[in-house]
Amino acid sequence: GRLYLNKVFHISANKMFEMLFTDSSFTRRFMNVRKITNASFTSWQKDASGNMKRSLNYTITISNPLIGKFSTATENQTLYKESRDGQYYLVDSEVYTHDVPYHDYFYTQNRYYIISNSKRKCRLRVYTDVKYKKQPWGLVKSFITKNSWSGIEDYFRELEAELLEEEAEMNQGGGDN
Ligand code: YK8
Repeated sequence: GRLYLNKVFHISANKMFEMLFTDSSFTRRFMNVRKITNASFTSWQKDASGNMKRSLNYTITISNPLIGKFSTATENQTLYKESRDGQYYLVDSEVYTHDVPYHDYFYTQNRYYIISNSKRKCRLRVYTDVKYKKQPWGLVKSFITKNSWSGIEDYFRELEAELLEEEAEMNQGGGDN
């Protein structure tokens, strides 16, 4: 996998979890910025193994003229039972883009770690992998990989920027942060 984000924020771990992994105003605003529309979320539910699961459906806007303008996507998230509320959260997220070329060959796996640093700080780490469901022809594979990395890099760069903005807003004028 590749490490796309590794940064300490002046935001508590549980606040970060709430911002990224619930139907929060941060998520809604970020989706607006990324032109992600028609979003629907299920709530977190415990599965047979004790992990929590939820899924998201939405439509993404793609800027690449080779690919088309929009694609529906499904994101299946797992919050592992090893997570400790307020201390440490591990979330895996599998993203399936249904309407892009070769969509039946690949999906993206994002792994989010939120680790509490102190009462008001946490580290956010995101690792990403492009996974293949079936082996494409070599040229196709490099095409998929190249287009995926650039889109993902862009997305997490913007996520970092939006988190920094939120952090600044949250911490300004409080004096006791
Ligand atoms: C999630 C990875 C690949 C995909 C896209 C596919 C190109 C197809 C290549 C053909 C459009 C929000 C991406 C970037 C769409 C957006 C996905 C997002 C950013 C021509 C061979 C959606 C995180 C995420 C993960 C994977 C991203 C897709 O929260 O290039």
